Amino acid sequence: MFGSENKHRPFQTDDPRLLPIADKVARQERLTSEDGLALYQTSDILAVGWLANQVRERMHGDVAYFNVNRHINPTNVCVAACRLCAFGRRKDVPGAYTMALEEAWRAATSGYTEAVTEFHIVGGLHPDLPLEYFLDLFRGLRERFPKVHLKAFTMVEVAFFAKRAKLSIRETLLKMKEAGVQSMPGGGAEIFAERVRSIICDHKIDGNEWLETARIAHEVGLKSNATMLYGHIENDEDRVDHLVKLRALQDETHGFQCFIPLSFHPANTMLEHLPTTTGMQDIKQIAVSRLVLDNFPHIKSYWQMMTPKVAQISLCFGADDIDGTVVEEKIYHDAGATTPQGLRRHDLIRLIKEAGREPLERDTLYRRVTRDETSFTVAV
Ligand code: V47
Repeated sequence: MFGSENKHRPFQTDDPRLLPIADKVARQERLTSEDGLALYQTSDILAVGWLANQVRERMHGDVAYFNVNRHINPTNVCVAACRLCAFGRRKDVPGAYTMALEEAWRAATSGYTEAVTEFHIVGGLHPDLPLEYFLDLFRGLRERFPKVHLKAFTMVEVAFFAKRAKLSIRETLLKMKEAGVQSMPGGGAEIFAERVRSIICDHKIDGNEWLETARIAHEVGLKSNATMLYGHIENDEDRVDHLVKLRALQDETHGFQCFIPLSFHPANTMLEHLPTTTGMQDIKQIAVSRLVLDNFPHIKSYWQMMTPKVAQISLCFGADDIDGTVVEEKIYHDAGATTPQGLRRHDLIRLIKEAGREPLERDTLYRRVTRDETSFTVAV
């Protein structure tokens, strides 16, 4: 056993490659790509988790964030036909749907009665829906729910609908902002490495275009999240490359709020033959993300993907956020997820408290929310 002292408990590992990394973490020094690889390659999950927890507690103490949100997926019609996806459909096949605007606005009110603070709006790349449909959708939501934050459109949707509307990325983002969009989710990043991307999502924008769109979003004042889809055909190098590229952009823009590793769900996709991720992979992914992404304020362990049990444990392995009530999740449930489609606020609080953490309800911009039965207030 090798060890070094710390004020809580000693750091211990039986993998000598982790010792220089532990020293860097103690000195708050940036980790290199080689360090990232060593973290992925070690089987000493407790040591990696211990290090990630140091960083997590340094940044957030015992606080663990959650929110009360609702997902709205206006359409599942998509021209991309990504091998990774079980949600998208061609427009005239059974199961394809596109909500009329009234229907989407109605969906926003259905489900739990707890006042939601965020609508998370993403969907397919519909070949016929114009950008104006989505702008009307956002305007209508803004008008009907002026207090609810609109987090909408992945970088992939922005690029697709911009091209269709013959607008630049910047013009499109500005139009979205004018229509009421306040921030953007992190989807569509998948894995930036072209070798992998060309297999799992060959019709999507490439990794550089995703990063460039995020850069412009941050420049026009929209905060965003970032994701990484792991557990399919990528390797350790691809994952490190993805994290390091995100970290470099964050150094420039400071526009990312949180990073969300998404575990691949193979059921009903063209990659159905692949196994699902294991608990070790999921927990390690959270921990490595916390350690490499030193300039990301938050690491989210999205309970829908991780399962509530793994999300809860990951609060001690680097994560400080478990996402929200969600209410009606479609993307992973089409891909075989067996988690509930939504959780209640009190369920999230229980998960966090039983992990020994302090629940803090946040809005999308990580401001504290206080509420009574039917309404909420955001601390600004
Ligand atoms: O981009 C699609 C992933 C993402 C599958 O920003 C799949 O707060 C696993 O980005 N198995 C969309 N994953 C979801 C997303 C997200 C979710 C929660 C919170 C936030 C946020 C963002 O879902 C897609 C893709 O990477 N995905 N199909 C699948 N079969």
